[in-house]
Amino acid sequence: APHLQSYKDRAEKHTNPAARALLRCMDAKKSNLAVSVDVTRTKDFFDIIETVAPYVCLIKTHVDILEDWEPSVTAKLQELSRMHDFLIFEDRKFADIGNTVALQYSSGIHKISDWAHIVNAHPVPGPSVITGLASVGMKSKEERGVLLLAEMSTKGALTTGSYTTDAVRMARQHREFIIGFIAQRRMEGIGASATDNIADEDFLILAPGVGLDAKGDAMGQQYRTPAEVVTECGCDVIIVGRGIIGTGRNIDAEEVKRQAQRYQSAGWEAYENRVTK
Ligand code: 5BU
Repeated sequence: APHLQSYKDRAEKHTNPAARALLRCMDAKKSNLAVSVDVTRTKDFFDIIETVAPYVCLIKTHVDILEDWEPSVTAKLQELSRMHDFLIFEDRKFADIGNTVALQYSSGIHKISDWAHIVNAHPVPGPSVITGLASVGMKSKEERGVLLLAEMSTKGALTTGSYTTDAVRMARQHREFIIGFIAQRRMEGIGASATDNIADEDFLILAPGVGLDAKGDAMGQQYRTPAEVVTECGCDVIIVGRGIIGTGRNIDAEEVKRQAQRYQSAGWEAYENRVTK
């Protein structure tokens, strides 16, 4: 089972270049931490990224919330990604017909496929959402991969039961491009039939809803600790926003750095406890 193997071994075996790059980076930096940089001003966005860069494998963005976004933002983001060795995940949650998501991924002002190594998609439209994204991402010369949203972290989410199982089945049909899931636990083998070759299935699980101090927020978010998420539930990457960046206003760089280090160690310790068991 992949979750008992090291990130390093999995990096060597994975067939998708973006997944390989992420696993390699996690091993090299000893970090399974993704920081979600949910701020509205470009200056704060880059201040946070430059502060947390040494401690993360991945920066997660919502570029559509930046009120002073301009094309140079993504150029600078890519430069920082190369300089500090982290990947970029635009949390765009595509959820439309294939033709539309292909346009949303490649075009508009953000041209996401030009700079985001990883994006995610809701499985709700069916396999066409994957076909649409693959028509752009699989043609790219760069490392590109997609995560399906198999589960959400919020209270009352509808992503349960057969919806989740069917999301895993959809991913299994597109393993060259679907590198894993946004989920709260491991998904390998779920919903597999006897004819599925699941022995070499390695889906990365990226888990949002991670916090060491709070249990949730006032709008339905639910937090679990890195130990619960990584050791007990077998997820690979912890996604942390406000636990590290605070409210996103009046950013205190020293505090952001301290929290990034704290979550990096907690996440890595949780991983070591899992693979050495
Ligand atoms: P937080 O500040 O750690 O609560 O931020 C979590 C981030 O992860 C935020 O950007 C959400 O959009 C994102 N997220 C989530 O919290 N839960 C989900 O199920 C998914 C994404 Br999908």
